[in-house]
Amino acid sequence: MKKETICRQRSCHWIATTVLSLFTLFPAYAQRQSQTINDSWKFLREECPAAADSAFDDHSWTDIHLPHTWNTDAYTEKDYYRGTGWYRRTLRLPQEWQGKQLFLKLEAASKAATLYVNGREVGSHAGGYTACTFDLTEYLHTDAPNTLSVRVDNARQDVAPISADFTFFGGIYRDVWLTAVPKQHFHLTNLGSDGIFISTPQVSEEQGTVSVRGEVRNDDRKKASLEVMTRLYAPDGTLLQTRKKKIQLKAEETLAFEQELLPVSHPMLWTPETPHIYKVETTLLDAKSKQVLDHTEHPTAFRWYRFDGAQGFFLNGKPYKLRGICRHQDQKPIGVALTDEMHRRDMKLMKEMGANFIRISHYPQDDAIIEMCDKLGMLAWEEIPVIDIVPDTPEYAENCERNLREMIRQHYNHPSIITWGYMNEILLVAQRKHKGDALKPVLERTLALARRLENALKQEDPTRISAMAFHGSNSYNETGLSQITDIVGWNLYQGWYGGDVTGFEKFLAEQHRNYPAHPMIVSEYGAGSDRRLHTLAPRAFDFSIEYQQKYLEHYLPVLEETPYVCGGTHWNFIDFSSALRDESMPRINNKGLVYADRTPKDVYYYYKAAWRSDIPVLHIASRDWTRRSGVQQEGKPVMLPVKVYSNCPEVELFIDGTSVGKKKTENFTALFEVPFLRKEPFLSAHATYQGKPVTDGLRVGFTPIPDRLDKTNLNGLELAVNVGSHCFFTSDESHLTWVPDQPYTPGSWGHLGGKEAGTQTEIGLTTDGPLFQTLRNGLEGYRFDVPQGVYEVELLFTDIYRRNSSTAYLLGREGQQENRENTFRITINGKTVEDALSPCRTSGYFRALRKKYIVDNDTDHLEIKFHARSGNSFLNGIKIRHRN
Ligand code: GCB
Ligand code: CA
Repeated sequence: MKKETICRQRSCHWIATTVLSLFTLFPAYAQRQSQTINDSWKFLREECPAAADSAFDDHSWTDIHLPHTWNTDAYTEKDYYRGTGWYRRTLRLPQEWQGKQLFLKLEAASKAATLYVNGREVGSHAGGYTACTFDLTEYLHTDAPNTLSVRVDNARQDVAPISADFTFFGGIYRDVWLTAVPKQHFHLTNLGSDGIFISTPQVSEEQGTVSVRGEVRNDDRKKASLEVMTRLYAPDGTLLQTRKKKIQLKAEETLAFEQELLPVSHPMLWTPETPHIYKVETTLLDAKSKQVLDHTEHPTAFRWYRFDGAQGFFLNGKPYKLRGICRHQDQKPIGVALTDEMHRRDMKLMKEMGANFIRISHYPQDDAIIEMCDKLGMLAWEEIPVIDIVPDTPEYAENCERNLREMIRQHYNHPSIITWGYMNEILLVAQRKHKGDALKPVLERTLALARRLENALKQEDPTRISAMAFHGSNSYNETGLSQITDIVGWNLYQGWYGGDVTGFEKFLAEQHRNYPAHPMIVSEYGAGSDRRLHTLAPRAFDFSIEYQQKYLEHYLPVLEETPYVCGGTHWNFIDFSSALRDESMPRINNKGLVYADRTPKDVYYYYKAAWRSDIPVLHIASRDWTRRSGVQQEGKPVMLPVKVYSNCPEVELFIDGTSVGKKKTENFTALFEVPFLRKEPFLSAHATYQGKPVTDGLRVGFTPIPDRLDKTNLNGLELAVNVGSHCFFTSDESHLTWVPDQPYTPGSWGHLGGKEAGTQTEIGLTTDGPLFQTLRNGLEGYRFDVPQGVYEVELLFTDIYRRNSSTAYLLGREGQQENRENTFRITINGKTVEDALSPCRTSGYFRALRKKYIVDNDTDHLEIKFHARSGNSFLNGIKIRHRN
């Protein structure tokens, strides 16, 4: 009993201090009070209906703060948790809030949330990327603690997205706000928006007009005489004009208002280079006492634009290329629970790179992102996540339409936004899953939904244009989908998922020929890259850093130089979470220009060199390749390419102070063949930008691998070969580089026979996946010409030849499929070391297996031979080490 009293007293004290600090935060005139309630939540990752009850005991739950996601498992598990999670919190309100209207805003809870206050259900929201606001006035009390319970569900099949190449992180992963306002206030439960909508009906260089519309709500039981006052401020803060309007509200009435401001002459136009933001202040006053009741501030700006099928995009009447990127919102290892400053950091990085356009893909993102678009000058396309296929699920279309309206209302006031989008590659999975007649109903409902969303979009916002993104298939034209929106976006991957990079410009040319009036954007293009993989001969899908560069160096000039293409948005700004993906970095789509931790990849500087002309860019593109290696012939230097990205006309490169030569930059690159000999050479680049010298420099590591092995070079050497691959692979864990494979030549080392093969499937039981994903199939052997001595020979295997998926894991299934699996005898210098090795039986399909053998060699070579007993022999990697 006594203990309880003490606690109560403490909490009284706590309330007193919070109330105090809360009030000092707000200037006297601002009657609207908002604060986050992100702290001190309890969380449980399972279904628990009893948790809605205010008396429920949650002391055993996990303590968390928001933003929060329960899906950090998506970085390790394909089958990440999709289900229900519960959040609970106690909420104490200051006495002074008695009599106010109280609102709770969830900026995002994925995919759907139901809110309970003090045991009563308040309402629900379906949609994981838009905000919703609940009026809690009826539910909360100021004289005792309140309980909030939120049930969140990321398994819902009626809420978009239901299929896509990214993780559907669950949780309350953006801010939660509590707002108190007087009984008369701007309407706060307008689809998560704050109920004020600003537009610029007319803009030219000579003058611009601003129009404000909104709704005022009277929650009082008596009528109210009010005044709406709108003020417009110039970018430098000067008050330009004040407009007032009297309104009368009945008891419990919501009333719309509209105010046209006087034209602003010669407005400062908003462009990415000069993002001039005007401010609109809307204040609600008591008509008599002039007491301020509510107050909001919004950005606005003067700009106009159009898309043209023949000539591309125009901003403020001038041709303007959209230089863009697409952006996902997660960050390994924290998922989507990013703080605002993390979002802002991304925007700064994109701006720094020279981008002027962002496709906010594939869903509405944090307000911090949109705010930065306005401030930094980034034109924006924002969209809802209707992706891959339209399901035949009741409520799905309904939810999509509401999410679209929410997005538009919530971000309507941001001048950076020029395009609303609502479908991405909507026929991709539809066409894979359904063929012939079975496809017809799917197409019908897709078209019906597209028309419905297009109508809703134009109803909500006739001032902006609509867009969809398609994959590279003509079916979007044939079905009529491409005729529904104002512009079309093409997601093109020629030279990645198939074909050759030149297929890119061919596709664009063909589309333009057939639909010359239709404005288009390349809404995606990209190639994967893995910092551990490097090559002198890049190929599609090898995930080397070099292929991504090569691919983008082809695409970007096409985008820049094709006048009818409005612009492009590179896929993707970041290496993002896609739990279902395998490839070189399972769970990650690695097409980013920056790594998950936002360290720029070298190719980021290619864009920067191409897009920034206002500052010098000189970047030795070897930050991604700092542990270099190469096969060395008799002490001669190893020639390796070093690329420099620059916007300077000419670059000179040095290694350890010796010039390698001067090169004119072409397509913002200068490529040098550089002699590597010393262990840690220093590379430096010199150029001139507008008459002033510019330099860049870095030290890289270099480990030569001898072509001929003898007593002088064997000591301490680990000769590791990435068998079956043209790529260097450097392990993140050991830092050892496995060099590309080569055929055996007398006096040297290499494979005997066989053919290159590989897989994109994830490899289990290793973190060095790519090393095991490539192999030589049907090889006879591997040979190293080496002096006598004791050696360690290590063989790496992974059987990728699974016949059917039911044999995913063969351990414990001995004797069932003898004739169908790959079993081989292995000899080293004629001695059998494995009589019948079956990698799949030993380790399982798609799982790594490593075997070491000690060989006392009294000949002039090590020869490892493979004799297939059933199926084929193969080898994924090999390493030899001289023991003494
Ligand atoms: C696409 C999709 C995007 C994927 C991307 C890829 O076309 O629109 O969601 O992540 O391709 O990397 O495959
Ligand atoms: Ca390999």
